[in-house]
Amino acid sequence: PTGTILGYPRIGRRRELKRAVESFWAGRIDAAELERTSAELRRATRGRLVELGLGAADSSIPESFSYYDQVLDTAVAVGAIPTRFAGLADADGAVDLAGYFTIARGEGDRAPLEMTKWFDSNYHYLVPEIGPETEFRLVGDRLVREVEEAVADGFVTRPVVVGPVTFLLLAKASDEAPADFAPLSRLEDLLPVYRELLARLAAAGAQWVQVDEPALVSESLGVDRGAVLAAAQTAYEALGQARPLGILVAAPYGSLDDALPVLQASPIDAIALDLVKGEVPTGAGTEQVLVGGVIDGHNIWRGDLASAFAKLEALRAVSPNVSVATSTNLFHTPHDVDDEPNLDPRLASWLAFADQKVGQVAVLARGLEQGVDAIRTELDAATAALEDRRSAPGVRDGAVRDRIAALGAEAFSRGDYAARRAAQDVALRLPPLPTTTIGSFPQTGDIRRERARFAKGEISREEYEGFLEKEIEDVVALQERIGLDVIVHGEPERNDMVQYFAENLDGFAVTENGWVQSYGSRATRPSILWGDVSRPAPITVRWSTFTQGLTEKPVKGMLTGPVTILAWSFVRDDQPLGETAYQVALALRDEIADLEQAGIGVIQVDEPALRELLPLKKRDQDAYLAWSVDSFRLATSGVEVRTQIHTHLCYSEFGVVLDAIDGLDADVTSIEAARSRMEVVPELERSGFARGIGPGVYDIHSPRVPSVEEVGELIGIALEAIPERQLWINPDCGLKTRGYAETVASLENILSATREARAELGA
Ligand code: THG
Ligand code: ZN
Repeated sequence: PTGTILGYPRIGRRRELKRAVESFWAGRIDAAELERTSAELRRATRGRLVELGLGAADSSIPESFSYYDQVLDTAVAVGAIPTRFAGLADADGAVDLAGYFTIARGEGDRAPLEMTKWFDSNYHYLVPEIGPETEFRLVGDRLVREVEEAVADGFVTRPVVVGPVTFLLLAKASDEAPADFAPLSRLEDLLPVYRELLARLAAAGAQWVQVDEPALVSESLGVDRGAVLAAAQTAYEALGQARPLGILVAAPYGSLDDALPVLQASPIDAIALDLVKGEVPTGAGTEQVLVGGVIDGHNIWRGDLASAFAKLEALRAVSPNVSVATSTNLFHTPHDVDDEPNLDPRLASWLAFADQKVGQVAVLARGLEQGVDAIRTELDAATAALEDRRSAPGVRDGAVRDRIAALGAEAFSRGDYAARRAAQDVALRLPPLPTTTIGSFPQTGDIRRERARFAKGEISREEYEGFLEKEIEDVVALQERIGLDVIVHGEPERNDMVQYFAENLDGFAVTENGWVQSYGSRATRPSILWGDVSRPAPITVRWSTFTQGLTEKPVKGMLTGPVTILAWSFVRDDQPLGETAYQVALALRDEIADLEQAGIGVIQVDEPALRELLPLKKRDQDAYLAWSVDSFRLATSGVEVRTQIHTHLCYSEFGVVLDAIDGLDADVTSIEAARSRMEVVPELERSGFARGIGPGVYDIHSPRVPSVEEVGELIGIALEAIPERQLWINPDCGLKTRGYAETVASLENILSATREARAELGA
């Protein structure tokens, strides 16, 4: 085909898949009904894609459905089921739908597969566990059945699988594996299974398969590049020999660099290049089809269609066979701009969600076939929209820009830590091993209900705010009873820690149906950061001062940091991210100044996404770390020495960003550590981290209540490496997704363990 997409959102325009899957989990529908719902969704997708201009029978429609996660799909297809779940498989090694979800979600004391971020996106995949004991064999035929399902409806679609190299590079060693085991060492054993899968797909009627190999663009997987290139060569020599159907290897999220010649020398038919993140390759010509990923699959801007087409023309210098695609799977984008009746029409005209991007691909495909004149109208319309965007009110705000231009070095620095520490000791009078929580308390059904009623206009603002105040009173009383030292208000007023700020800052828009899968059945609605950012009025001050009025103890103000606000939004693409981050930072700086003015002595600025935005290419990482750290410092450096700045980071793998964490220069940093039993603590010690640090002692991702002894042990491990005067005691992360029963029991145990530790230290 001349035009294609690398994948399409699979949750459904109204999150139909979420509803069906969660109903199945709750026992309200059976597997057959879930299968029917998912088949309807796939059917609707194929039909929609044809409507939008893809060919029904030319392999341009991807079969990219998943019930939960595409990496888990691959694991269960090739029989890579961890030993603890072996009982779920039938005699052939296959698992049914219920078993598939059990591997994803765990059951009793069988922990689920670990979840982690998919490249530089906000999507989380499940980490396969591979060891010498893993018996690879083709046991799952879901993809084959989906191809047959399409054929029965008169379609010839293109099945999509995670490639063998990426699958193994994203895997971790199983519990049974020896210490030095590398999953990639099993490549030769895995390839015959892929060969068999390709044969089955071809027999089912597929003419092409898309093999996703994003791992080939990443330099952040902790594996020697030579080994990655050798694996790619081995894999595609093997899969390409006597292949039963066309093989398209897709490399989204960056440029292939030295992996491109490896793929070009392999017996595969097509390579999909990310030409949004990467450049048009120069180098040797090829007969292989080059699929130019010129439509950004990872953002929601309509973009510059003329320059996208120019890239395709440049690509024609490298291969006579060029087609057009999105740069990535479109599951990073919401379904349809036309599904946003409340979006400002002018803003909407600058946007392209998944459906609009499919339309753009179809336009460029027509341009490739018929010449540029055939699509001049569409190119001009996109250019006009870009020009309109450039000059629209709010996109550039002189006052914001003047402020940024006037910043001097002092705006990024708080000065000597020792002086800050001394002033804070006097101001806050905290006990040794101070205790706090990360900020949110359980979001109960009541809270969600009241927010929904307020949004629908069923209750007045007064009633809603009265309800929130009552919630806060309860949460403060609870913390005082348990004995926590630094009090939070629990964030009942926030739906989402990013969307809440987006709703209260200029330069952002929020959507109604713009859901994007985050993991499994969960989704978020990323906000759209379209213009210069500023703060029209204080945001959190009202809630923090109300809370401080309820207690003698210090109350911690709670903000989301600039990097995380960017990472979890769709961000304007017309200026460097760093510039946008500075604007967000200045808005937060104003909020922090107002909090301080109102008597709030402790302020936390969360940056859980600091690691997530780290570029995949080493050459880009230093620049990123510089602006991300500086934007945090710009937000937080306006305060007096006596004001204590906290930050919180999660999603582990701190090693890579440890220097950056130090660079944030927060007075206190809380991090996720309980699940890994304080694994990061020795790293912190080695790095010489000298300020307050709270490695989490309670894994909030599980409903389990840790015992006093367990928490005591974790505190003991921490105290071996971290000086007493630096150590804080806190959970791993916010308590938003937990229930009250386990939250209260866990916090009580944390306080008991802390009191015991304090007594021992005092003795
Ligand atoms: N906010 C945003 N992005 C995030 C997180 C967040 N990305 C990373 C991480 N946290 C993802 N974790 C979750 C956890 C829960 C949910 C989504 C992402 C979730 N969503 C509800 C659902 O799908 O039913 C919908 C929430 C809503 O109604 O707004 O439960 O915290 N921006
Ligand atoms: Zn966290």
